[in-house]
Amino acid sequence: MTSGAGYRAGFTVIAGAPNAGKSTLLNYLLGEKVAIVTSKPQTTRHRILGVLTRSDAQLIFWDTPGLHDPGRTLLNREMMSRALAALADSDVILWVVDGLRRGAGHATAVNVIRQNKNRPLIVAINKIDAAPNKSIILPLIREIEVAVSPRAIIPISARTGDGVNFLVAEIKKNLPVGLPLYSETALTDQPERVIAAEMVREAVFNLTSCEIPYATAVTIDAFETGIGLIRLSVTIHLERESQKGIIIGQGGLKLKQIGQAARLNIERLVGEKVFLKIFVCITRDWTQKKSTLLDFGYGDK
Ligand SMILES: Nc1nc2c(ncn2[C@@H]2O[C@H](COP(=O)(O)OP(=O)(O)OP(=O)(O)O)[C@@H](O)[C@H]2O)c(=O)[nH]1
Ligand SMILES: [Mg+2]
Repeated sequence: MTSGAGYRAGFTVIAGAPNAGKSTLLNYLLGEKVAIVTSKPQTTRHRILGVLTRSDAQLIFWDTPGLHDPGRTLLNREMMSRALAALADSDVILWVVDGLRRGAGHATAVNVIRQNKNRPLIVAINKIDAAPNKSIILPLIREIEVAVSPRAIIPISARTGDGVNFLVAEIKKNLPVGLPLYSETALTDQPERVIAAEMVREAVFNLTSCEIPYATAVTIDAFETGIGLIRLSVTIHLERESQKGIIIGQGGLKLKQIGQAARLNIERLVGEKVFLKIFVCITRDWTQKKSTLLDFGYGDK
């Protein structure tokens, strides 16, 4: 049953500095990989919806791009505006903080959270599985209490799930009373083919370094379902000719590794064999152009 007196339903934005573990948390909450995760900051570029339906509440999450100083890149400014818009649209703000280090973006995150004081705020101190001892997060907890006075601060591990039940219970308490907003079976707004293309981007993030991940976009050319086989064709867009050789690698080795890593993850996602074809093309300075950002799904019309 998903309704009745006292049923709660509403939107929670998962916000925080890049690399804090927001997408890892969304995936853990849903029990499915709907958002890609890498060890590099600024992995998430969209806002991604995830729905968790329980017998007494429906928790609707927005995973968002990491809060950071966007500088001059149009793509980064677009990413920040996605995150800020999701904050403004939510009933509850869940601020995910890396419990191990205050990396780039922490100060921006504090400022943004302070500017959104009109909504219930819950803080998750993440990555406690990797903390040498639990007391190292105490100064951070004190600092956050003083800076933003949240309703609750909960240490968690998005990787192992430690503390996540407490977090869900705390979010639920702060959601408005109301009927479910999505069907009981809804999981995400991301179509399978989009998650598949994101998995190619994830492989690029994991297997390349320096500016390459940030110069990469992946678009879908074809996603065809056959009998026991999905044919997926994508294009990797890069900004400059010099980046093409790095992605392809000697004798095509790097591209082959990217394809293999992505294909395995996509097969896990779709539960079928996948035939993956990757093209590489130069779309000059795409991170700086409104028109290409729109074409690649990173801008608002
Ligand atoms: N040890 C540990 N690592 C974690 C945990 N949660 C996330 N990570 C790692 O932290 C890195 C960043 O995780 P993401 O989920 O991509 O972080 P994010 O906040 O979504 O990052 P952006 O999309 O770049 O803003 C990855 O290497 C994760 O595996 C955790 O609970 N424990
Ligand atoms: Mg992310």
